[in-house]
Amino acid sequence: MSTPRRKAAGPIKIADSAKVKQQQLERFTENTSNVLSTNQGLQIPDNHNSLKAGVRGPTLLEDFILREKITHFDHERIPERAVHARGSAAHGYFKPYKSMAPYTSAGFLQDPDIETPVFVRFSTVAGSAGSADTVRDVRGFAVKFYTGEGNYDLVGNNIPVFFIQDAIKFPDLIHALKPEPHHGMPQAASAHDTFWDFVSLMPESTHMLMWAMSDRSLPRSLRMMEGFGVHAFRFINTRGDSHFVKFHWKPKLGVHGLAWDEAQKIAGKDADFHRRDLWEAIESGNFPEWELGVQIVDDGQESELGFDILDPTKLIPESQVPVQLIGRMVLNRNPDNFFAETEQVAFHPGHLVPGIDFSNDPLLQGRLFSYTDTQLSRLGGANFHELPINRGVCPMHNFQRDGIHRMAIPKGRVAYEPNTLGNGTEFRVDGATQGFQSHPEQLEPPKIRSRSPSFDDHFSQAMLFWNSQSAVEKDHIVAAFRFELSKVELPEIRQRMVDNLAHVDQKLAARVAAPLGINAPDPKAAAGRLGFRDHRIANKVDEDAALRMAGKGEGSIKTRKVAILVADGLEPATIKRIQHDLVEAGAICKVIGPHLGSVSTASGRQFPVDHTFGNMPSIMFDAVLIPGGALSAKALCGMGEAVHFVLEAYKHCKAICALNEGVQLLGSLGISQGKNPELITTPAAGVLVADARKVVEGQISQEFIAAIALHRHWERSGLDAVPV
Ligand code: HDD
Repeated sequence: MSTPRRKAAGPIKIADSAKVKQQQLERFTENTSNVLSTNQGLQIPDNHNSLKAGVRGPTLLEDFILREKITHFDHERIPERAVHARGSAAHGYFKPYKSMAPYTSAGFLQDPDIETPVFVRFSTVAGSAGSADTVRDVRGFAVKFYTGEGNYDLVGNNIPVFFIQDAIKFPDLIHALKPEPHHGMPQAASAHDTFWDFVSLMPESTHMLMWAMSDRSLPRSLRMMEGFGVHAFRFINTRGDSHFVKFHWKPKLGVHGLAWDEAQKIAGKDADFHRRDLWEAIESGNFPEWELGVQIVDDGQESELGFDILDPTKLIPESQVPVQLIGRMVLNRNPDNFFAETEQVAFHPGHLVPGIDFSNDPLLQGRLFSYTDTQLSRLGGANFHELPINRGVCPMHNFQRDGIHRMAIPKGRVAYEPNTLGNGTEFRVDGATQGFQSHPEQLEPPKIRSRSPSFDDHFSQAMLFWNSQSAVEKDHIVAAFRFELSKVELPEIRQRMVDNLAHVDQKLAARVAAPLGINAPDPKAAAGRLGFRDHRIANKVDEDAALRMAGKGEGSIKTRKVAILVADGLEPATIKRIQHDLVEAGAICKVIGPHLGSVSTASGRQFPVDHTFGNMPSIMFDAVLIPGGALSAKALCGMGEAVHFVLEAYKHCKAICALNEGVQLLGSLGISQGKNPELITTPAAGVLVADARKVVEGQISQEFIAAIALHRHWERSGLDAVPV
């Protein structure tokens, strides 16, 4: 159905529009002064002693300076988000590649010369605000576009589907996921009875569980994960034509995961691993980038997909509807203040601009209520849109008034409309051609509390995902299911889950069940017990490479961290060229030694050390380089921490390169044959050993860079025997 032709959108048309939000925020920033005062501006000469009746006497109630300071402190905390409490954020900009006018009138998608400021918050879902970054969890990926037509929020996740189909089940899902209510455990983990009890009774969650048990839930970096809008939305063009659209964020650095053992150890050694990684990348000018992609489906053609486009447990395979890349997002500025920006930012899938509208996805529909509602208690009232981070950069005006912490001072006697005492009706926009209009979808529904039978197929896409994974990815999924279910105390829950998995793939279910002390999986038992109808609709594609993690991104080693292991007696010349080449390729090299300061080289010079084996263990790095030097190699072989460093890096499938005598360290671990190889050889996937004197200049560098670019050598064999 068409509506009257609408005006082209009016985005911010200034030369450097990405700066608009920054300039607005700067009006609210404060620099510290060296004169302390009360909140009223009264200068305070003594910030160390309260007012007392005699130096050894009781403190006086009169001490308003003490009272103000303590009272403010007592009220510093606000409720954390019910979900996605743990988050890290950054500022940046978005720029479209071309006009999307044929599909949408959204102003920020019209002109490749216009940059729109964005603020992006990444999060885990289950854990509290102080929980560790590297737990197994879905990651939130919420983007606020400060457009010339109002704020547009794309509030997505790093997984393209969701656990449930209807928002009415969201509180149940989250109650099952969060720490169990009687004892408050476990923190930031789904590996417990209530979660698996719930999901094993909700077969619609199976597809999402496959993703959640894959390495997607263990991102190496927030900069190395995809984002998805999940639901189908609508693009509406100036003629009022509607197309369904699914949003994708594709990271330039590719999609990479941590090893599970590594992720758990990082959670203890550096709970802020992802937050630090994002912060440091931006501070060092390595601005993370994503491309925005869209899958567009003609309104009316959605029935040809083979599943219901409104079902949020389904994705549109990219081999069925290709993703068009339509723009680029760059994050280039860290927040100035964590609380004021990252904590107070308020996202909402209902923050729309003209040209983008909802679909009837019942999960999305429920979200439209929840987000404003939650801000009212989290941010304390109806005026949270006035907080600096939440303000739009376009003019805003209405007659909503008052409320707690109102900051704007509206002038005049008129706070209603229509009126003649103010500016009359001039506040109105011409609804037919301007402003936001809901898509006039034709509806003649009966009022009904039910679910569409087209949502009944819970396993076909879980199977598609499974069939699309590489052998290594499948191994990781099996291992994750085994770990999680091994933490479930009640065997009947473990059994129920593997019975469900048998509907995805019998072999998968059997492999998961094997070490769990339960019976062989029985799909009939699952179907009978749950009474669910297995309404399978054949997938239109058997597998889809886009569902795998490998092979995405530009394939560079930018910002990968390489540890150079040193001890007294090293030969720095052996690594000079390779270190130079790594840095040229964008890697970050750090020298790790037995102590801070420096070690001495074979020729008696000092070689500076950045970190110790203890304070920067191997789990903080992507690759290891061991220089030559007879004395240093011998010393490293005798240091437990150095030996452990390399063993652990090997176990976590990282690229390792040992030069000249450095190879002894690998030999002593049983990692390489250690037979003084003359040229580069690969005793194990991603392990390079070389005689730096005999290799053609730069050859080792190229091999090592290629090995690091692959991220992890998951196919490495014999890992179970490595004792770390
Ligand atoms: Fe949600 C926060 C993403 C379903 C209710 N959600 C929240 C955030 C993200 C998502 C990224 C954190 C935003 C931030 O950084 O501040 N949520 C999703 C996705 C969903 C989804 C991708 C499904 C496709 N959410 C969902 C449902 C409901 C909620 C079905 C309720 C009916 N979500 C909330 C919330 C939160 C939230 C309770 C907590 C804090 C907030 O909103 O601002 O309202």
